[in-house]
Amino acid sequence: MKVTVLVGGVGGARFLLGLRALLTAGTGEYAGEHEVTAVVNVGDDIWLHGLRICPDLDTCMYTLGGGIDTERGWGRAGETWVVRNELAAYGADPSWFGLGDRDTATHLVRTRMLRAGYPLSDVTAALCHRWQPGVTLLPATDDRVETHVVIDDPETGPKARKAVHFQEWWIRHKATPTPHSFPAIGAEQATVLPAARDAIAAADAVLIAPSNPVVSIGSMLEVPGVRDALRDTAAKIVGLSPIVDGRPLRGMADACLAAIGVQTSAEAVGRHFGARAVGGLLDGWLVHTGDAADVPGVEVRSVPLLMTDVDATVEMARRALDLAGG
Ligand code: FO1
Repeated sequence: MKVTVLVGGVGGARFLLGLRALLTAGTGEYAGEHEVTAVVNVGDDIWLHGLRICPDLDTCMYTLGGGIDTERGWGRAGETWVVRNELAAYGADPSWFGLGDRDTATHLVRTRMLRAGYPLSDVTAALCHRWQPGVTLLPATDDRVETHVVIDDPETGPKARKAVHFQEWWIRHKATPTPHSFPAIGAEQATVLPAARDAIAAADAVLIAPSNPVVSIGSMLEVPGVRDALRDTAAKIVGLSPIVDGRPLRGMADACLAAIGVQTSAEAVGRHFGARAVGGLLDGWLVHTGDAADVPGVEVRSVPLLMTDVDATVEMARRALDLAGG
């Protein structure tokens, strides 16, 4: 079976661990050969200190490759911060970004390959050769599409607004300045990665991972061609709510949802994504046990959605594929 998943960072990567475990167990109703392709958000990507950093691709690669710091959910296990501290000692801004020494090797290899003319998708394949994630990781696009955030200027307050890179809002400002919008910088000139488009078209099931619905899933939908691929695929599309009992499981999705006028609830996010029959994304929507959701035109099921360990995530993946008719 071919399964294609749209994922962002930490939550999406954890979900992929469960999906991979389910489809490589070789037992039960999913015995046999399967192919999992993750279409990964590139909106978090940023140029810093002359290096191209791809947080969601790296989070998926490290998580599936066994190199992730499980406490933080991002960056490398056993990380050290000498380069970061030396940069700060030079006053080399920005100092708010957690640039790890081991992580820096990834950015150096990626930047060198990009400078040599390789597209991001080739770079990602090369990096994954080391990590063997067991899932094909594809950037949603090879083009630069960055999520920026329009906020009230922290210096002047509501009188003036300015746009900052998502990472600055998320890390330096801890997502506290009220976001007004999340422009996808570069989207007009971008196009979906053909291999990602084809993976959506050829899938037997398409899953929307429990990632931030605005700055991970939403950012991918801004890439020309992604929505069309989802509209046209013969596969069922099933999403898993990243909101449980009215709260985001991790990160600050509530601040993002408020900015686009969507309530922080499983039902509201399901309705925001919408039913395919009326031009939306979903055929099915999984919400956490105890959360009710009425999403017109979408089959909703309540299942445990807490990724407390791989076994729990395997069950989530199983329920998602069941709903997708896997
Ligand atoms: N998140 C933070 O909250 N603080 C950091 O200093 C930080 C550094 C960082 C470095 C590499 C990387 O791949 C991810 C990093 N993240 C950090 C997470 C990053 O901001 C992600 O974009 C978010 O977690 C959303 O997925």
